[in-house]
Amino acid sequence: MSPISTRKHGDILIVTSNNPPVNALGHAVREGLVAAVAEADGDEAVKAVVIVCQGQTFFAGADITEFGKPMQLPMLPTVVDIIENCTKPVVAAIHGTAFGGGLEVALASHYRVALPSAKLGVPEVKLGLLPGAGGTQRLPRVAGVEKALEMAATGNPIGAVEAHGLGLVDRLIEGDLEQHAVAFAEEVKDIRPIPKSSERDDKLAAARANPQVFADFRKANGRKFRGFEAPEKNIQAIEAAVAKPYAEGVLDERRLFMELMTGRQARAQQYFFFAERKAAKIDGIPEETLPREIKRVGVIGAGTMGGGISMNFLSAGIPVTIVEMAQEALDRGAGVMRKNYEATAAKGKMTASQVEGAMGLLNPTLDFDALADCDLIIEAVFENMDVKKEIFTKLDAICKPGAILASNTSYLSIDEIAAATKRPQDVLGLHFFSPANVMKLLEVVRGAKTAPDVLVTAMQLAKRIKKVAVVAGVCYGFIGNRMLIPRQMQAMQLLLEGATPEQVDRVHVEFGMPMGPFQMSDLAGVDIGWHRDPNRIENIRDALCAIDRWGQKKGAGFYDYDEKRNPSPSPVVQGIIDDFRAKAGVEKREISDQEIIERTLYTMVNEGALILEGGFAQRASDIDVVWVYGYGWPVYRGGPMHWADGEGLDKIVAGIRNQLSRLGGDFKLSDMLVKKAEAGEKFTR
Ligand code: T1G
Repeated sequence: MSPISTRKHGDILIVTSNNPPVNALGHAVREGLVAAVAEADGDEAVKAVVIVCQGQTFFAGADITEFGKPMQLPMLPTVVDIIENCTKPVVAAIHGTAFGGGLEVALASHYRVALPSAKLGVPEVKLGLLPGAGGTQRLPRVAGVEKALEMAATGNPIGAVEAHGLGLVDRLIEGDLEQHAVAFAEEVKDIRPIPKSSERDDKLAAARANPQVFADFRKANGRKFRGFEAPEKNIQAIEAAVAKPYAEGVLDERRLFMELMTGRQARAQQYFFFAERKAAKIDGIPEETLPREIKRVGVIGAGTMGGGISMNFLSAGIPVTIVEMAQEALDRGAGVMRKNYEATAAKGKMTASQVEGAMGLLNPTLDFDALADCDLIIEAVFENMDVKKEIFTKLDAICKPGAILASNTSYLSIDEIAAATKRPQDVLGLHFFSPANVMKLLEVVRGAKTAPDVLVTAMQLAKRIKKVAVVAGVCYGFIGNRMLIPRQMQAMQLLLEGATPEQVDRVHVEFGMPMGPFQMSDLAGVDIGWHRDPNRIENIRDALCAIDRWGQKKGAGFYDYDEKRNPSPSPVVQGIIDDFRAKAGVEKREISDQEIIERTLYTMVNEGALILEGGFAQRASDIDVVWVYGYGWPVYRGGPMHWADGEGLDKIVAGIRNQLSRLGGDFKLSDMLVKKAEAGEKFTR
């Protein structure tokens, strides 16, 4: 049964797609569309065609599950040309998300009508690709070159209202989409010539007169596109649209598309698309497990984390009761939240009434008992087990039955915290990443006794507050921070042996990380986890903290910082490193970039394998989701485990064995990693 069906409404042929969940343009859909156009062409009674989709959305693009497999004809470029060359006007009726190939079908249609809530976009660049079915040639002709550049190179969609303003949508529809689309088709059925996007030129003139638009766009987005291959090829394809006739430009598009499709980045980004969606699935929990209702959230601690965490719920329309010990701390916390919201509004991303709406849902209080009617309480106080146990004992006494008790701890045992209550089944970890109102990642830490419905509630709530949630088991540092430990330890050890903070950080930045271990330490605070005793100096970090070099917040850390927070190498730090080297009797030597990769990244992969061995992550792709969304691992490398597969696990094991003597006594090489390497297996494919 074809997912495409047709029926006549008067002299209009309605072509309906029903290919859940997102009407992906798989083989059967493509075949069905070609047959539908042939039917329209062949039936004199048909004066126009309406293409509409059932379910949550208009075509959301090519079927990504078909990528990497032998493509079945007709290919999408052929399908869209057939639609554009239909002898009857074709109207695309858009709802939900007309993305990628879906927008290309709409652009090949002669008219587009849409619900105001619809979104239109070409997110292919997020899959390491470009719109390969005429999108890079038709979109600039219909929406203009600048908007097409922005949409294609960033992959961010626009709303139907803006698209209407650009002429990308011909009419906004209130009410029944299909009915109004048919009425629109009636209006245009006799208009000749039939308007073809590929034949339009009017919106290319400005860019032809001023090709500087491309150089300016590249310059403005250079930092954002750093390391990615696809954005530049999207720009080149649109340049071809401006410089060449459609028939030639579309050939450039094809060539550029294939260069990307056969590349390592596209494979990594497509892998990551599915990894992100798989992370939402919890192994071993019955599908029918119902979540608990979360109508009000409590947050303990109005510091940086407590405030950021609260904003996620306020922004989602969920009232928050936030508790602090002192009025001054409470006022400061609420003040920071308002300032953050106002900053967002100043960028035009929120209205003033939305700011008031969110802040209006906040109930700041010094009264701990005010948490009694909350459905979920998140503790976000400083990292001390005794303090956390005391808080959970108090929560156990006052919270209503069925309330979920969560800790935002970054490292500590959820099982030990849960044991401080008589309801360990209602306890889990919700580990947000700083700044918590911005970072997308949420580690949902599953305790030994955490109830299935508590986990399901947390995963669904994460979606409501627009977080990407990953389930982690209880071990020191869970997934992300646990893998950070060997990286940071090796980075410090490399300083003693002759590397400099600048060299180690350069290798990581060239690899694609937003910053290296030492820049990150300076940003987060060199003093995090420091014992606060300036007389106890056991390592380089102690020495820096003892002389107030706590990082950017102090203007000095592993680097010196100017008033604009630009880092520069510090002779003071180098002196401290040299002293420690001398004291440790370590011989200074040349350190290669490859050695830095092997000791800081290969060891991370090994730790990832140990996490999988211990059952602290459900699957290797979850580890990749944690590192991409929590630590800025470049998505075009898929994540540490996917990247390791690409490097070759035998090479990773050999590299680690090569460095074993320098990795320290308690380093453990993962059996799983060795076995997979010997068996030629992979973690993520
Ligand atoms: N192909 C195959 N499966 C897809 C899919 C697609 N394009 N989009 C979504 N799915 C699956 C997804 O894996 C999940 O499956 C389910 O649908 C629901 O998705 C030539 C080459 C549309 C905004 O990049 O952005 O066109 O996990 O959980 O949050 O130029 O899905 O349930 O088994 O994400 O409501 C370009 C990708 C393709 C859009 C809906 N298009 N999709 O979000 O649901 S390349 C895209 C999305 C292309 C041409 C080129 C989102 C969504 P499962 P979901 P959602």
